[in-house]
Parts: sequence; structure tokens; C-alpha cells
Amino acid sequence: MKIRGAGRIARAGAGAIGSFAKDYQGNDMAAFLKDLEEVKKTLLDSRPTAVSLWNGVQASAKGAKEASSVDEAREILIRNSERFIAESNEAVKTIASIGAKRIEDGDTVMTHCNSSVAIGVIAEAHRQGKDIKVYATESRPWRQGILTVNDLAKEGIDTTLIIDSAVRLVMKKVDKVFVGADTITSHGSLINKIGTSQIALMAKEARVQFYACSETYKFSPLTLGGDMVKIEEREISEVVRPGEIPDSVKVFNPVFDVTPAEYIDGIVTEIGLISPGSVYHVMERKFGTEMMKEW
Ligand code: RI2
Repeated sequence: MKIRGAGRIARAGAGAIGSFAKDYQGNDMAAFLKDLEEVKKTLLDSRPTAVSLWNGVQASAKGAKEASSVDEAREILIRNSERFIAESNEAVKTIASIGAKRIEDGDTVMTHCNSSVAIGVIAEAHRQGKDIKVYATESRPWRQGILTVNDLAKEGIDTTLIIDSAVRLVMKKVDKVFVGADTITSHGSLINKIGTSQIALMAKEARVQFYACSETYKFSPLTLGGDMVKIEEREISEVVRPGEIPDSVKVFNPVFDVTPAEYIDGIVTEIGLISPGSVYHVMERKFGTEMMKEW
């Protein structure tokens, strides 16, 4: 939780592979590959839900096995990692400019949790001179909404913080919802911070457009192979203080939820605004049919 946001987590994972390669001492290829596998496992086990981490780590580690020496493998990994980080930062900027076009002068926008990509879209619309208002949810239990309202206020955007349970009441005033993504599945569902699916449901009921802002490395090729996305559960101490409730009461603290494709009007990516139904085709192009078969 020191690093928050699926994009930042992916860049940190890629950077860690790069650092491992830079610092590695030794010339034995078999030992290098074994150590690399251990590093990958440690990184991937740290956050199970966001596939961005998986994609960032895999993209950075790609080609190591084919190298003819440890030095060559280290160079490949360092290059991969730098490329992933640069492309990831670039994608955030491109999404901001594409997504901002969906926001019109006078719009009221809602966002949830703390997504640097969704904030980028909203901030870009504001920079373009559009007069916009934003409602941002508190996002219990970690209250990342506090980060969001600080980010938006710094940009000079008219921002209102609401508690999560005020979403339905406020939805009447909202024109569009923009949220981030931790993972997008092969059938176009969105996995994002807990509460996102309720917001999408309320947006649909109120005929409010709902957009997910997601770099394509948040698309999960693993889901194409039938894998389920593991929803991270966290400590009950995030929800209640010690002694506050009897021991017999269970606490369930899931961190993410699933928004089905039919609640999503569009996914704003660095390759354009796409429908949830076209996720498969993007995956096919990005990851390659052969590679996808292996997964
Ligand atoms: P960016 C965050 O969760 C939120 O769910 C947010 O929507 C998503 O990551 C994407 O964030 P967490 O991974 O990449 O911090 O848009 O728990 O910053």
C-alpha cells in the first residue's frame, strides 16, 4: 500500500526487474534465470488483483531465456523495463487527451477512489478551459478519495467530496462517470476498487455515461485462458478498531469488485476509445495469438 494505483504498481514492478538486472552479480545463466523467477514471484505475490503488475513484470522479463550470456540478459531486461515505464507514462497522457474530449463544457463528473488516469482525463478537460464540476467518493476503508480531491483541488477544479453511500443521491446531478481500472477481462468486465460496480449500476439507472480509463496493459490475457481474477481481501483492522465488535462477528473486506461489460459505455485507452466488446481484438494484437494460447 506504499505504492497505490494499478499503473504506478506496474511501473514499480517493471522498475524492480530493471534494478535486479542492473545490480546482478554473477555469470551463471542458470542461476540468473532461477533468481529472476524468484524475483518475479515475490513481485507478483505482492498484489494479486491488478494484472498491470503481471503485464509489467512479464514485459520486463521477456527475452531473458533466449540470451546467450548473463550480461546480454541483463541488458535486455534493463531495456525492457525502461521501455515499459516510458510507454506507460506516455499512455497516461494519451488517455487524458482522448478522454477529455468526452467531457463537455458545463459537465458534472463523478470519479471513485484514486485513479491517476481518470484524474488525468478530468484535469485535461479543465485545462482545455471547460467549466466542470467533480464529485469524488471517499472510497472507504483506505479513503483514497482524499488523495483524489487534493489532486483535483491542486488543478483548481470545482471539487466536492462525498461519502460512498451518497452516490445514488448525487447521481441525479452527474453527467458522466470516469473511473480507473485495475484489470479488464477478456469479456470486457472491469475490475476496480470496491464500490465501482455499485456506481456503474446507479449510473445505468440514471442514464449517466460510465467510462473506464485504462492503459491496454491492464487488459488480462490470463482471463482469456479462463482464469478468474483473484479479488484481494485485506485485514479487518482496516474496517473496525480492536474491541469495537464482538469476536463472533465476521468482517469481510474485499478490495475490488467486478463491473460487467454491459454497464460500461466505453473504455478509454491509449489506442483509442473502445467498446468492452472489442477487448479481445486488442488483446490479440497486443499479446499475439500464439502467446495467448500458452496462457
Ligand atoms: P491508476 C487503484 O487501486 C484504484 O482501484 C484505481 O481505480 C486503480 O488502482 C487504477 O489506478 P489500487 O491498485 O493506474 O491502488 O489509474 O488498490 O492510477
